[in-house]
Amino acid sequence: MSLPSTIDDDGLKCASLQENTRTSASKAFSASVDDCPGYTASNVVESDGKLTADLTLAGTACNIYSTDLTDLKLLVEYQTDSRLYVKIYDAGLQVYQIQESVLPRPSGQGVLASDSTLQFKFTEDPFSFSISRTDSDEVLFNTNGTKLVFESQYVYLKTQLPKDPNIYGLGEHSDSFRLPTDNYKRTLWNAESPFIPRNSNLYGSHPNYIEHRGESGSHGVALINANGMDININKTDSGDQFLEYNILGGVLDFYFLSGPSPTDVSKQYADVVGLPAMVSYWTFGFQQCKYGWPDIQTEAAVVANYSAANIPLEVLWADIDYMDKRRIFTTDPEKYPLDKMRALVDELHQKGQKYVMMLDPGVQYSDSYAPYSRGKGVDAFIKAADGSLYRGEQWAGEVVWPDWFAPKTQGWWTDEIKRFFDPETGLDIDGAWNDMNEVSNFCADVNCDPSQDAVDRKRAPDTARKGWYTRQTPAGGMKGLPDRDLFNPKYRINNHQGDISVRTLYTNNTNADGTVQYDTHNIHGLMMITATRSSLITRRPNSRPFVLTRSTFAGAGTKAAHWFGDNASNWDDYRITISQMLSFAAVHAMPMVGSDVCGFNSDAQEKMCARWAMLGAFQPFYRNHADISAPNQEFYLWELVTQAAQKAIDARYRLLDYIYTAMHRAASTGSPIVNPLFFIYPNDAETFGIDLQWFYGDALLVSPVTDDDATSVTFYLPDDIFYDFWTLERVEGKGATITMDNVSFTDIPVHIRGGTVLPLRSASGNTTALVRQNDFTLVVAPGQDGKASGSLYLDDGDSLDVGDKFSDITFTWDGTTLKVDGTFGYETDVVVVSVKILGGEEPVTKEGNWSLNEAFQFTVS
Ligand code: MIG
Repeated sequence: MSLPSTIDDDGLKCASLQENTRTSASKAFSASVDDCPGYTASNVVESDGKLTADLTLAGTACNIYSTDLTDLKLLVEYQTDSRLYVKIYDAGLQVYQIQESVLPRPSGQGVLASDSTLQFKFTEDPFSFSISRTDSDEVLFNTNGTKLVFESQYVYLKTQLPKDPNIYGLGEHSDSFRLPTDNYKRTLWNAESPFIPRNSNLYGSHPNYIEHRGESGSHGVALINANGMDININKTDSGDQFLEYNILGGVLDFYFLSGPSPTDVSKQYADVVGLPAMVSYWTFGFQQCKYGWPDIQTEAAVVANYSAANIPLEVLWADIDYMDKRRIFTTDPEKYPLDKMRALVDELHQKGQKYVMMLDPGVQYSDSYAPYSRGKGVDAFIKAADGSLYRGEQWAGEVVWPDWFAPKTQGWWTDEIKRFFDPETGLDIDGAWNDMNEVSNFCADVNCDPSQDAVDRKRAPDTARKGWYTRQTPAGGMKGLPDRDLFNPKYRINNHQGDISVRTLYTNNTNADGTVQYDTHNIHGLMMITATRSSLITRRPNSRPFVLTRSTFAGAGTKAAHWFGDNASNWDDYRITISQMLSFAAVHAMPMVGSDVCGFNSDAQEKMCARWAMLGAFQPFYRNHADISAPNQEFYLWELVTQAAQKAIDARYRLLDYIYTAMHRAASTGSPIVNPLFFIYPNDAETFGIDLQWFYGDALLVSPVTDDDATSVTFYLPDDIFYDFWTLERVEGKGATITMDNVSFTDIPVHIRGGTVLPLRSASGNTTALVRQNDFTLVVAPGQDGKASGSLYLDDGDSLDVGDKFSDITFTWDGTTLKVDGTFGYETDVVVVSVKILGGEEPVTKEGNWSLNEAFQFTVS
């Protein structure tokens, strides 16, 4: 056994940290894991659709970063014809496994191996396995040649990959959509991440990826593991490509998804982690927020200014400014008095507008603060290892945090939400915003004294870590192995904050069910939004709840929308919104996403903000937001931005039902609300690396100007027919780039893909409620074969359960006849007033008065 000499010695932590930095990459680890013995498979039992085996440590433990486990189990299930499940876990069932209550996973339908599109093959000694396609034998994942390492605080698995693979996902990150494959490290550890640093762990963790291999298809690999990890994508010295997992614990829970189309993989992944939650129609409206609006009068003025500027404002947001001493469930009596806030919310509602308020997880530690005493009374807060309340520092000073595992926390949280957001006596919000839920703790490290720190906002003097290592863990129950170093595991993930307990909950904190934050850190945000969503449903049982979250984990799309956190007002962060949006929407089953439009930190410039106003209008979640230290950046503050926003919002609102239909598809099938180009053109290798263009829905190609301050853009047009969205002019794509010059700051290139039918409202409106009253125009955009199709989903826009009161309408154009068919359960007075058929010299427009309550068709001669 050879231990790196530095890691036993506290004084040499920095040396071992450096060893793990990106530049020296994985060479240091590979050398060491090579000394490990691996496992031997025995007792292999194969039955229909299932395989189990025992895995036994094959030699002397290497104990490279902790203690090798001697007895493991292997479980393989052919769950569906396109999903193969492989699980490697400890025979003693002590190692932490993500609670089913947090992330329910699908059970298999038990298909026969012979009916599966994927095959599991393995070698007994040393144990390794591969996943291949049944029809072609193509190998998709292969651990052959390396040995599995399964220790108490380190799990290692490595797969071979084809050279320069097209890999997407492994979020949350701010890197290119197609991930680098050379010396690239993805660290997953949810963290406060101001300025969304590149090549770093950010607010959320999604250890799944899609690999696309052009004509031989796409497949997915979803690891469901919440522990901190580094995933390295790299090449060996001899040029062999690989991907390796270096994980701080937990079990290996792998879902292999066979595609074969990229969209199939998205759908199969949504089947694993859950379909995204359907959102209300209004959530697609334009939203304005700002950290640092000084008082409620300012908020009211913002609403009035939008109205005066003729820019539709759908949702006004309230950041922590409204709180009394930054405490949740309170209002500032001077600056945001309750009666004035109530009056504003009423006024907004009367005008069909909405109000969303911040709800942070930190609860002020003070007996005179009622939400705290009530929570303490029901034991709702996280405990330190010694059983006392765990305290840290947040906006409200010294705080405690909800223990979402404690049996009474949900009840307490719902009760506080119902009390404070009571429509009769409190604030009748339309949605809640969960921030800081990674969790973010202002305490710098494990030596923090939160009460002192909160007073002087300085680092407290060093104190002993009394009793923090003595937690008792019951045997079995998958709650985590005992006797681990919960603060300083010897394998150091590349957390940009430093040690794993820095600026977050200490990783030795206990949860009510006996698990520890070391294992559950990455799911805290998911649990908070699960609780908040449930509380909002109790409050308004018939409406779809709207929760916006900063922190996410696999499955978070089932609960909430997500914004990309504290970006900056610069062109780089404008561009990276596209990659971030595509990763979340197409790979991580989170459709309702967007950035802080015009950027959060620093000073937004007029031209950039004009471009961003248009960019954001073609992304799902559309909210302008800025930091307290940044100047105001509401759209109406500049002439150019006003015009850009008016134009973009007008188009967005006419397209609202089109994107709402795409959202409904996402929520009912898992197909992405926005599409990377290769999802639509999977055989066109030119599209695989594109992340400055995207399809809004699956019919509209958006190709914004992306260079700093530029007025021209060079973008890719696949070999297909397109129509300029603004002029309806036909453009033939040649599978090549084209350059558009003189793209003004109030323009954004958008093309309709030939072969589609777009349902558009014939006019926009000041609110989405007004948009919904307008009639439809259909735009028929024939493809190369002269045909086109599309669809329109309609419901009341807000009910949690619409029952059979929905319409799912299909449009098919065969070159001469338009057929409108489907189900018609949503009764509406809104009609189709015109149909525009593109493709000829001039568009042919047919006017009419076609009801959307029944099928119809007509022929154009
Ligand atoms: O430490 O609530 O990302 O959107 O405006 C900053 C204040 C805390 C971080 C969020 C940002 C929000 C801000 N919050």
